[in-house]
Amino acid sequence: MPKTAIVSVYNKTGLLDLAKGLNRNNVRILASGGTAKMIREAGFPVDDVSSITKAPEMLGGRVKTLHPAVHGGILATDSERDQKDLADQGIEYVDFVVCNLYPFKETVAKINVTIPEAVEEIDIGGVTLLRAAAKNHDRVTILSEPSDYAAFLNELDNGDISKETRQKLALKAFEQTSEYDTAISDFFRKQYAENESQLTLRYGINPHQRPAQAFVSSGKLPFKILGGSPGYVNLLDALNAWQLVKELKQALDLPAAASFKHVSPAGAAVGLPLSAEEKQVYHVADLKCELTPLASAYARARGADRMSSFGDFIAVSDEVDLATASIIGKEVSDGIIAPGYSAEALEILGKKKGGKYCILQIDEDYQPPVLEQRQVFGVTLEQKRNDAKFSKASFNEIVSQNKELSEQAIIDLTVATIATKYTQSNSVCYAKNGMTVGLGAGQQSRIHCTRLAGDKADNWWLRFHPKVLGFKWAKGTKRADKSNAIDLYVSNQVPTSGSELEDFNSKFESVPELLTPKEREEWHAKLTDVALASDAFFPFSDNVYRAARSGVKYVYAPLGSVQDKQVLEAADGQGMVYIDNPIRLFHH
Ligand code: 93A
Repeated sequence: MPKTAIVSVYNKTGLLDLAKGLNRNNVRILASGGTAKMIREAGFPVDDVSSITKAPEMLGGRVKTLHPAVHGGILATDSERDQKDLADQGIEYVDFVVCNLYPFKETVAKINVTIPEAVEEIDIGGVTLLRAAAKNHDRVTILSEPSDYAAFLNELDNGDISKETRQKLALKAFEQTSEYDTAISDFFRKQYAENESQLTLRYGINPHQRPAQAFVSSGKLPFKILGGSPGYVNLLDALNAWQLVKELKQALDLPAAASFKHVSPAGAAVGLPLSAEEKQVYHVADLKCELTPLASAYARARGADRMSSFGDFIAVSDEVDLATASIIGKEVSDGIIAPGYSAEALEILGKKKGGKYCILQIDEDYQPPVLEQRQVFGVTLEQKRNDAKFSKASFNEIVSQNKELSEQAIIDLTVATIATKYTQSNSVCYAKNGMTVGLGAGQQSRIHCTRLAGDKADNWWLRFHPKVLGFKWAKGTKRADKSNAIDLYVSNQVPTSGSELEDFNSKFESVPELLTPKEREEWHAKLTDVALASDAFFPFSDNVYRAARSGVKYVYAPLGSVQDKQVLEAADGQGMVYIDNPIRLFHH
């Protein structure tokens, strides 16, 4: 029996060579209007699709190939049932389908395209041809790209189309219909669900990266915008920071806050009450209202590393109250994500940045899909989300001789662990008093993380030194300038001469004397009971020794290094409590 091909192509590249090849192989060609015309005019034999449908193309081309005579012929199998149906209806087998679609993507890429213009470019019959032929690839060959014609004809010239070719071509057709539908839903999401399931962003990570958008492919975005307009990096920060505070609250049943910069926390904390000294060090002593637990959590998160938190994106686990908003009101910050806002809080935040402060309200009940995807250089990477959960019960695999864990240590280990889960790897986090006090993020070497985080913890601790607490500031010195001056002072980088020194001195009413090495050492010795989490194992014992120098007593880190024995011996030598975290926590 001679074979039959249905040909219906928008892109007519290579069509005549194909028609010639099909003709050479005695294949009957049935084609839709424009396709048939071109083949006919070139002098090759061709029949109109309407010769089998007995129905003319109609609705200006909206219905061309949509007919049981076409799709029965494509979808029929060799089964008795199907053969009977075909015979009853006088339908013949279709063996090859050649189809490519209306250029929807190209049309909607045009500036000022209208919805009616876009609608006309939605191919229905072509998609149906592709899907039907791809579905029945056990018998039917689907050609969806002109670049495949030559190889197809070569196989046909040599006999028949192999199963493997039919499979590969079917996959290609499925990918094309999927991509086509993605383009259509992308277009209509922007038209009909802007700010609901789709958000147009000013730009991507950098201003030259345009266009940019955020969207969910089903349902609604899990947040509402109450102020400002979030940028791409804001959303990376917000959506990571929100997960961090949500998990921290779940684990410890305490309000939690995080202060993010560049997709890593600068600080994260739970709402333990603050001492008078802590209030001073975290710049909240001048607050007019009482600190609520949530405000305490943010005061700690922001106070952990004030230098890094400058211009932060904030997440808090609970409705933002007046006290929390009052702290934020005084700081330089880019935006916040929270499950809700009191009216007074919203009023304060709404005035920040000339009314452009980014305020997001997260849907607390939102559950993301289990699988997540991202693309790098055109390649899609897919994985199950990191849904590892931590709670007070997570710290039971104690592998050191010292096995004593205080209630406070458990809180601090939880804070450190959940913070590392949302910190760019490698990461090591030191925590104390329910807050991160040193975070080393994004270092390729683990000891560099441990050192960086340890140095930050040392600086944090030196900010409590009586000499620092006794600073006499010049009138009018701004909060950020105070933080910068304190950072220079505690990190022992006070300039020694010139305008830089003059600038430093100008911040003070009376310029403070520098800390002597002995004072530093003595103060340092008082930093104890620090908790540490590492997102992966310590490869060498140098990490343990460095951590110990910053008062680390509790370590939660995966085992698995060839040097585990030496690492644990070092930890035992320092009297540390070392707990195995069976879960690696890389984050990128
Ligand atoms: O408007 S349609 O969705 N209705 C149809 O029944 C139909 N069948 C094929 N468009 C349809 N096609 C498309 O027509 C094909 O996907 C192809 O892109 C185009 C070829 O039309 P012509 O042969 O008239 O140039």
